[in-house]
Amino acid sequence: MDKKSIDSTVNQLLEKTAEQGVETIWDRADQQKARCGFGEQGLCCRLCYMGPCRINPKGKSPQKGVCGATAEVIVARNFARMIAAGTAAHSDHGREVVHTLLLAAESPESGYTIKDVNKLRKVAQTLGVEIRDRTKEEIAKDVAERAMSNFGRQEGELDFIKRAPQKRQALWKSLGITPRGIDREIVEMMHRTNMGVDHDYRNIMRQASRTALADGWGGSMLATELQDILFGTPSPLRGQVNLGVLEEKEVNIVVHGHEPVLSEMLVEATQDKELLDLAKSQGAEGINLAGICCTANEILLRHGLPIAGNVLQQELSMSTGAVEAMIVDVQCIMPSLPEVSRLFHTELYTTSPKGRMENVKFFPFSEKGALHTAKEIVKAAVLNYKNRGEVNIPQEKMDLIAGFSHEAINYMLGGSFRGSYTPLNDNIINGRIRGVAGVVGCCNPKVVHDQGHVSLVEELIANDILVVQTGCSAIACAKAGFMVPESAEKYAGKGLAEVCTAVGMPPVLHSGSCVDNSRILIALTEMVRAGGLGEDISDLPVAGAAPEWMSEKAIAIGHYFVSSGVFTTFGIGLPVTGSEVFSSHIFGEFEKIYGGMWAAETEPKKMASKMIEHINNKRSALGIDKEKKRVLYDMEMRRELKV
Ligand code: NFS
Ligand code: SF4
Repeated sequence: MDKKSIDSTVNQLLEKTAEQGVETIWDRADQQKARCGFGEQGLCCRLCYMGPCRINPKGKSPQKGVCGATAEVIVARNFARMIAAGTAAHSDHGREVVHTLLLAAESPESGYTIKDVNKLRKVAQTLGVEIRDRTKEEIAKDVAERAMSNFGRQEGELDFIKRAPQKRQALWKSLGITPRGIDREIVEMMHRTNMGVDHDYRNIMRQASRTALADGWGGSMLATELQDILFGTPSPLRGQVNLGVLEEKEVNIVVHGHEPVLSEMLVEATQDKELLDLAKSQGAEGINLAGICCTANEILLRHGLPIAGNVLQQELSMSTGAVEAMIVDVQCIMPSLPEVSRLFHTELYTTSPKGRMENVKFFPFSEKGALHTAKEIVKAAVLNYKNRGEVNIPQEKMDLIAGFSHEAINYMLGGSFRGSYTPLNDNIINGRIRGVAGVVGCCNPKVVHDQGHVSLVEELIANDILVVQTGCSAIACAKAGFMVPESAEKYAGKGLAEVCTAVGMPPVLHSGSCVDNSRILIALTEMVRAGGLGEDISDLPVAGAAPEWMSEKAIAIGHYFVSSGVFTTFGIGLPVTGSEVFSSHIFGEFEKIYGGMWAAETEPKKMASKMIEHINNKRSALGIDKEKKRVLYDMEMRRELKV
């Protein structure tokens, strides 16, 4: 069998699942080998039932859809709808968090409290909520209400837009794409891509930008900021990652999904004395809570709890035979899980009314009786321990440091008294750090698991580029050992290694889950503010990448980075190549409009080269490339040059 992953736990377990007759995502990916070329290039339209239309703009016919839609219109509408869907997912998560903050403010019996009062005050200021001598609950209530108004607002602009650099805000305004309300932009995007409405691909993409910005500077940012208020702003802490974190002699509970509103309560429940005693009475030495996907990132960042794996490892975690319960909420949860769980003793539980599965026990997890429900779930898991059969936990696990919120980066680099981004900028200006890259996103069985992330990041740090990560990409690189301070000496270029060693940080920073990409937007804005690197995000020597993307959410993220001025390159391919006109718009023309653009590159090394080239260009535009380029010729070299 070809290696499906560079992570040996995956290859080991896949050998087992083949013997056990367990079907995994890789088996099904193999069955789909011959994919539809129209769909892959974005040329399949299902927007009305005169279709579906599959067109071939380069062939004889059909070159247009039945309604007359051209390739660029079909591709643009499909792409824009992906952005709307991704924005909806992040933002609906944000909405749950806003609800929870309101609950924490109004009903102490909910079990939710306000952990970070400093952050509450900061956010209150941005939202125009009065602070003075009011209690944190009073402030939180107004913050939640104001935050909620961002979803349904019809006119004006989202509150967090004013955090962006002035020049960026002015650009958005001049293009008429400043987002008004989060829900409004998504609805308008859906309307405009309905059959027979917007037929100007540039105009469609303007609304797509507006929608994506409503995600990055709206729904996702609200999720991140309010989660920090509720559960604490992350700061660096140690953790462990990979399937080896599952414990042979403890009850293993795996939480998978996205909303920390659920996982935070599970953290509390697994520490409950009565439940721990119950576990002992069942012959287990303790209760081990581990995570998959973004929920894992959330509990790691705030509690140092272990990460079992990223999105492609969800089925495999169960196939270890060591997982008593897997608890899921929303997003990136494979519909195959019930089938896999039935082959082992694992109990699968859904908890969100938005994400249910047939014949799977549903624990209605209302934020109101949250702790009670969480305890019930943990109890069921503990009682399942005795049903374990053969256990097969891979040994591999890796240490990491996580928790680099933009506040933490501030303090890390600037010191706790003069926290600022100035030292980062100084190191970029003096050339020790060439630039900063955000490497984020999913994993995809179309390519060797984790390889895109790891090869790209390896290349970037070797070239003195500081890497900031989130999501499943962060998990991939943590497993590879990039997120311990020692990795600076081992993998980073000389300049970056020097900075990392001086500060004691790894060259690859884990900033959280996918909604936490909004932390990167703030970090970029802080870099602009600290001075010396231009006046807008598009002036900075930075780039973004999602080497193994698969989710619509990744497209929304990519597009808000592009629309915020960042050069962003995606691996695997993008479903836009069917239209040359559209491709040249987002891969070229965009840069003139937004200062940021899309790029697609399947080869991680080439992806790295493109990002480095872009960063070098930005450095020379800023006039800070001199130091690096200057070569002092000695006699020897002169002779070689034959002058
Ligand atoms: Ni992001 Fe997180 Fe992972 Fe991709 Fe899915 S878990 S929200 S979408 S697969 S990085
Ligand atoms: Fe075909 Fe046009 Fe209908 Fe799309 S909207 S399915 S291109 S007829």
